[in-house]
Amino acid sequence: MRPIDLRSDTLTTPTPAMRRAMAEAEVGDDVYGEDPTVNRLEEEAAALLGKEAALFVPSGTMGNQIALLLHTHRGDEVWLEAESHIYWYEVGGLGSLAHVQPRLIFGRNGKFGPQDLEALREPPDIHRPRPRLLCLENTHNRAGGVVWTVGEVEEVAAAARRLGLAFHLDGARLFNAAVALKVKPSVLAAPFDTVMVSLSKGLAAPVGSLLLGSRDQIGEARRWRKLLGGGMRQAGILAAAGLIGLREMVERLEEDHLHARILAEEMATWPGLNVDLSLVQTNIVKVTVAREDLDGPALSARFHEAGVKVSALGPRFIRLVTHKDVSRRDVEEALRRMKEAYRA
Ligand code: TLP
Repeated sequence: MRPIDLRSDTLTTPTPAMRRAMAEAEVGDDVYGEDPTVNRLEEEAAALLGKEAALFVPSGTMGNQIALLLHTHRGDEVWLEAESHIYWYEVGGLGSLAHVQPRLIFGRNGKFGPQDLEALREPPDIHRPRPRLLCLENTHNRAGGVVWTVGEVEEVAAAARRLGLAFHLDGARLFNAAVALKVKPSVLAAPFDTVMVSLSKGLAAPVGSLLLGSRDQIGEARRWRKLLGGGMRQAGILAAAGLIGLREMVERLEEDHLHARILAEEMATWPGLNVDLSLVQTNIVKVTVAREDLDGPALSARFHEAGVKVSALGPRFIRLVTHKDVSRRDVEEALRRMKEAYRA
């Protein structure tokens, strides 16, 4: 039985067109700035997201970490939502790499408003770290793929400006947000100083993310990338797949969103599981296990045995992520297998 893998959209494999483009990619040494395919990817991404410049980085984690390094000095304060990826899943880089101190915003389903920022404002005081940077995540991963709308982002951006904070977007799944809202990604990216987007999730490239911002910031980011060991030489082989991701794989995300909806609507009817359907807005389904006799890891293990892989992201919560390697038929088969295992 072939397992159906719903753990993450990072599991997507490159398309045949990507593999062909990778084999044929024109390459050079990107540390010298001489890889034509990387340069093309960076130019196209900058145009698509409405920023002056872009930098191809090996991972979303590196893109976010470089943003922290760009905007802050050691000892500064970074404001970010309590469930955000930068806080939860970047191996403590806030402290160990950027030497900054997080100030957590306890959001509602990953989101917050200007009033939450105003509540954190303090008068200048020699005892306190300097607040420098605000980060926001769109879509929000741990909240279950929740989308920030353009208006919500703009309101928070205005508050950040009032507070003198730089503004960074963890847009690992920004294209999912854009497709769900039917807006251009550049509109969602506009209020931010820097933006990270991933090519290796729903867009199916094997490796890579982009950090975008002003020409000066990206010039500086290039130095940080080199320091972190992310200068990749003939990286055009990878960028070739990323270009196809940007050009051909964005619109189809709609299909993943539909599949998430199908999973969510069915699982919401299973007694003992809670799925807030209003939060199922993109390709992630967050399921809360509300049974005494079963927790998230145990349920995930049971599904796994039945041939469906999901992630347990906490004692009471599992996550299912749809992506291009999961077809409509796979979704139906996954539901069949999980239902049987759940009832047992
Ligand atoms: N998320 C991964 C894991 O790290 C949890 C996943 O499976 O969802 N920002 C956001 C919002 C992300 O979801 C991720 C990856 C990243 C940044 C980091 O990207 P990579 O994995 O390329 O370092």
